[in-house]
Amino acid sequence: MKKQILIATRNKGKIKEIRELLDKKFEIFSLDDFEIKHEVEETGTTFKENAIKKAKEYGEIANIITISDDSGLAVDILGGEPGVYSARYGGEGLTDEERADLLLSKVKNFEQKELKARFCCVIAVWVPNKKTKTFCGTIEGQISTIAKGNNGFGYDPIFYYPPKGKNLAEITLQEKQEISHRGKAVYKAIEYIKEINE
Ligand code: ITT
Repeated sequence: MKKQILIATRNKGKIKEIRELLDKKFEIFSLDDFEIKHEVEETGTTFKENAIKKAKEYGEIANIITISDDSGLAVDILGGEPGVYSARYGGEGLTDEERADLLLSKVKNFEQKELKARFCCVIAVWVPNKKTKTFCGTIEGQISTIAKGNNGFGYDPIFYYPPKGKNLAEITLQEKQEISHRGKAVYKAIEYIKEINE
């Protein structure tokens, strides 16, 4: 029998990517499948703290293996901003495009090669009666001074990935999974989940 896993996120872009990575190996559920209305307050100051908080709170409701994702974009020249605040950058209620525009406005006096940045992702895995484990992945690139591409989500249109010579929103989902922060972290989480004896 396939192990059952709850993907505990409300971000549609994340759900699509994580589901695609887990799909054939496990039986997948979403927060909506469990009709979970609970909203986790992201009070942590690190990706790891927030990921653990989300996995625990949703795991204790669903009581099946639960994975959460806390992730974001860190721009060196902005002291690591927006970081853990990536989803709320500029305040609640902005669209992904407005948040990307806000970031571009802050770096408009720099050239792309000066705009070193990385995406980080921490995947937390909650298992009934076990200590919550975390897995981390990163991808290094630059902030592209012009938004490009229609794929992906969030800041993908403004993240330039030098080895491909493209922004992340210009590559396919499969290509992104092979190189992304989330792909790397989920891959490690899968290895752990496969070994769990329930
Ligand atoms: P959940 O807490 O429900 O998972 P969220 O969107 O609030 O959803 P986060 O607090 O982890 O999640 O915020 C992460 C933000 O970082 C996300 O909203 C995007 O703007 C950005 N982000 C993370 N991974 C990304 C990716 O692969 N491509 C583009 N942007 C990404």
